[in-house]
Amino acid sequence: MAHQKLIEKILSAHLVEGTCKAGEEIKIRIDQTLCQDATGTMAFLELEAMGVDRVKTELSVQYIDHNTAQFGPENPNDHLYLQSVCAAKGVRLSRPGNGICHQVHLERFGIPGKTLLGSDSHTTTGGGIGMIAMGAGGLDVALAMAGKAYKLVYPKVIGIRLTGALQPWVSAKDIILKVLSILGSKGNVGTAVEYFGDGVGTLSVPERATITNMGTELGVTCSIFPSDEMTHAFLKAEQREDAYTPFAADSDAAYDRIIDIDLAEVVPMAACPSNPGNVKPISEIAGLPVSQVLIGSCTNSSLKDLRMVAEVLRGRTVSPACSVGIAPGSRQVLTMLSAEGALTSLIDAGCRILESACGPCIGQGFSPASGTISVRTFNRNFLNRTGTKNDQCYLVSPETAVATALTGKLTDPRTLDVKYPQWVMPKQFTIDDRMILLPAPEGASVEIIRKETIGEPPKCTPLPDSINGEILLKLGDKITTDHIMPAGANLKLRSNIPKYAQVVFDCFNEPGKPTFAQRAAAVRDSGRVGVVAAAESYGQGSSREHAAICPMYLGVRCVIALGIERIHAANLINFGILPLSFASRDELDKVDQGDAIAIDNLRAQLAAGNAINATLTKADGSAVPLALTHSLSPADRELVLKGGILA
Ligand code: MIC
Ligand code: SF4
Repeated sequence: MAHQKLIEKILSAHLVEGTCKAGEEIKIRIDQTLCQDATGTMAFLELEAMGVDRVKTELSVQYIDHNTAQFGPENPNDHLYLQSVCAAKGVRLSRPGNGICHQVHLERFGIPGKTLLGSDSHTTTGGGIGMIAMGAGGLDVALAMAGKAYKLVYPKVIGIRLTGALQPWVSAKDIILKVLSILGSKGNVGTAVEYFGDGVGTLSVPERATITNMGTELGVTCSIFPSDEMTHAFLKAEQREDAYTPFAADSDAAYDRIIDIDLAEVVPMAACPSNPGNVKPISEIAGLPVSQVLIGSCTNSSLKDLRMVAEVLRGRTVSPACSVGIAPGSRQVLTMLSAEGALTSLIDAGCRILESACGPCIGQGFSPASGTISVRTFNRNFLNRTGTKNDQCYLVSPETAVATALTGKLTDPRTLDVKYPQWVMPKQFTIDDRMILLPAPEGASVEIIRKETIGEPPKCTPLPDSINGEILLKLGDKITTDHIMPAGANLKLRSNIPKYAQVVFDCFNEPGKPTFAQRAAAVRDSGRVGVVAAAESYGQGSSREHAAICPMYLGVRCVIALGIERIHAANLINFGILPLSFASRDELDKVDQGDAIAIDNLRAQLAAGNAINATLTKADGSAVPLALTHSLSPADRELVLKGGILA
């Protein structure tokens, strides 16, 4: 069939149910899954709860990369559990220190044309090697491992035509920041992005992966690059040439929208505090004093990125104004930097070398000093994510980061008096998979190690037919999963729901007043339902299903917003929380924290159409009608009413 987009080709080849038409619900076969430890522990507890003996995918990999700080036994207890459960269930395990899941998966396992589902929102990175790669909650990934088809809304596709080539000191990060400046970080639910045009051929696979990685910050379902000679060269250098198949859209593919980007015109950019969509050219903000520069994360820690940084720093010293940290994306990258002497340049220049892991990106150390600016090559700068309250975090390319590290001020790298290092991808990467453990053979007996810090996934009860609830919190636009369920110092509580639930919406708690968790539990214990109200783009950011599980544990059973992001909406349904919308902003304006809310005959209203009538009772006792809507499919309706999948 001609006129086909690349996404269409791969999705239709994996179609299990439905029609490939934008807006329609479809189910697809998942070839590969990945999990990381902060979401994987719950995903495997769920897989065990489903009674699955052995995973049914072509390949499933568990990575240990998020929770590696190991303050106390919680993290290593999770690691032991994961290592044993993966051995038993047929899943490979990438050991701590082997690298960040997305970087390692790209290097060692990504295959063009395949589907990948991961319990981490940046699983979209795999689009750089021509996969349909998507993030999902742990439960959805557990279902995929159990061999179940994955449900999604067939997306509208935006085509981004890249022409020309980047100028020196401008790199892939600037391209995706440019795209973010056009499409923004909200309002892109139900959309996917496909890159095409002659500029694509100038970008190597890791550069493409930087771009698809931050497709997540756009809020799109996935982003994809074609599989071409660059893909071939990358796979060959990874000694995986067999995995190569060329894939591209038909030249006459019809996109829902086309955006043209001339790479030669892209300039160094930054996402300013505190949202990845708040993008400005560096030239407009250059000169700001910076106290910290961090280079790494699944966005920008490939060999190309770090070798460039090492070249620029060779024989130089980082500014006394800045502390500079480097976290290599994988053991492969670190080994090669070390063998080439680039690591020595970094150490000589005064960089602080971190483990190959997520580290500071998820608030595991390296918080900046209060009131100072941190410049990072990461993908998220949500408020307080660095671990410092009211932080000011700028997201930039490695080029801008290294220039800033030298001057101590936010610096446009084009103004450095240094020659831009040339990059030629090595013909051969260093291959060493000894830190990827293979599972035990089928039928072998493996003891699953479950220490005391590992709890059970909580079950949920059916929703009552008449909701008698209270608005526990009224929020604005772009509430992220970091607002709902903070990570950082709390990340080690991921396997202990009752404890982790105590910090739900912690950033909105005020000293001396009852916390959200205390208020929610009081409403729950009085037999009523907790309700959260918000504006647009609720639940952006992480795939962490804890942002549904922990509120559910506290009795929150309904979220009403002007818009809910894709992965979070699925997590809410999976854990029995009803996602509803306000019919308009005027309806949202009627709501105040503390209002009582009643929704009668829920089942009949959901079945009758999209409109839902509710009534608010204000503090003065007056009753106000509230117009709500829903967009739940019949299957989702049933699921959420019965209390989610585990019920
Ligand atoms: C993140 O970048 O926020 C994380 C930590 O990788 C999350 C997953 C998690 O919360 O465990 C993500 O992006 O999904
Ligand atoms: Fe890890 Fe940060 Fe990437 Fe999330 S965004 S996977 S925390 S490096």
